[in-house]
Amino acid sequence: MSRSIEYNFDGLVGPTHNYSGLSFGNIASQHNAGTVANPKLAAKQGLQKMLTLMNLGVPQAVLPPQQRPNLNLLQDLGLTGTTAQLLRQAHKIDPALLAAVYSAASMWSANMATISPSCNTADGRLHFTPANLSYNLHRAQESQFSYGLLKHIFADSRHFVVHNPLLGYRDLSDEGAANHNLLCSEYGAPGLELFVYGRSGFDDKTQVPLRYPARQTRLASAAIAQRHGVRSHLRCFIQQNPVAINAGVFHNDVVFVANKNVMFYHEHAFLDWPYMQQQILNFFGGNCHFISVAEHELTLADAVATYIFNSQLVTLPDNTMALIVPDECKESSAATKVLEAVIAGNNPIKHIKYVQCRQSMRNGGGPACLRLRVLLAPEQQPIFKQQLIMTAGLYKQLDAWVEKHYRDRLTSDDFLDPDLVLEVNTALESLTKILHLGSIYPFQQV
Ligand code: SUG
Repeated sequence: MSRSIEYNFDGLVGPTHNYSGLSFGNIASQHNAGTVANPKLAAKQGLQKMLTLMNLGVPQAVLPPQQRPNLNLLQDLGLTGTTAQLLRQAHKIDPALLAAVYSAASMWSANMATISPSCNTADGRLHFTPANLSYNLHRAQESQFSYGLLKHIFADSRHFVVHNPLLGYRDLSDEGAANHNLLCSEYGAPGLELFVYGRSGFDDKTQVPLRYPARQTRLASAAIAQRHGVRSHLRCFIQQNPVAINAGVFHNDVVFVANKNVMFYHEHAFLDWPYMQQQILNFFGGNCHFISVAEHELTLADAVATYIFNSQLVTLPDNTMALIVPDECKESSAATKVLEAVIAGNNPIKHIKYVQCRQSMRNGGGPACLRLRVLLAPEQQPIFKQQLIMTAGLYKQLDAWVEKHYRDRLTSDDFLDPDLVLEVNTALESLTKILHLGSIYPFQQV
């Protein structure tokens, strides 16, 4: 292994995937609230996407889901008793609390952490900050387990640093890599880290009125760049356009994707983009590709409906790039036209691959939300937990595991059933064996 490569770590969809409408400002989540979910199909769609990437020759790995329902959280909130009693009390306090502890949202691993590659940092190590996700309870409960899991997977402290999540506080609200991009000429060459925020933190009076929440603050992004030791000329910060947030762009990766020196985005993604564009041009000495889509070609509303920019932009073994696009784009003539123009254009993107992740999409999570990118230098590649690397054999095992343990129908009516909890724990117990992860889950530690 002689060069840096980028792994996509996809979050395996957990057995309690459901539609509870917990994310205000995420239009799909709100729209599909209360509908019947199919966790089995959701997990299989996710696995199929991983297999597709692997078969394209793109390094692929998998992350286990978190334990749900999160009974520890209910106990932290002062509830006591048997599992059935805990669930009943939570429901009585508020059905949304019960839904939150059942949330399978850790599947969207783009929100798991922000990562700075070792070629960018002062100490030459790869730095992770697990996101505090402090805006929503159903997501904030992910951060401590994510921290432990990252430490477990990337255990060698000579190469990897896993920071604590930032304090879970309104003005330090952090949603991870969904608001962070690495721009570089080659993997392994120092690159610009583009941190994207929705509001500053502390000085909210200056903000344009927002209909929906701005989940990432500049204060959080700046703190992450600082603790990672990203060299100062490699950090830049830009604000999301409030118009985009108000159209349902709750994370910037809904309107912007980049890989190496190629950027594909909606023209209304950012405030003050011309200035930043100039900085990026200077960084690359002009050798970069801005593929900007104008509102008259594709409206922000259509960008949110199709998730065209939530595609994964990946480098293939022959050094061309492919866009891994959600199937929903086929249903929009505007999106289809945009994709045709991308392929015909003078840029490295030569392939479009459609993937089906509709179960996740109905909660506002497209292909790019489901993966965490980790750029690894040659010496780092053999020292993370290798059993998480996707192979044809692992795919088969995981698919059979899902087939055996997952329900094909789940609604909030099922949440009071303690048998569901046992079922989930049995599934997770078996998963830790397949992935050789040891006792990572709270229920395995009592
Ligand atoms: O945080 N949906 C997630 C979707 C996250 C998408 N990730 C990226 N864009 N990178 C969210 O809003 C819905 C859960 C529910 O409604 O039950 C949810 O949490």
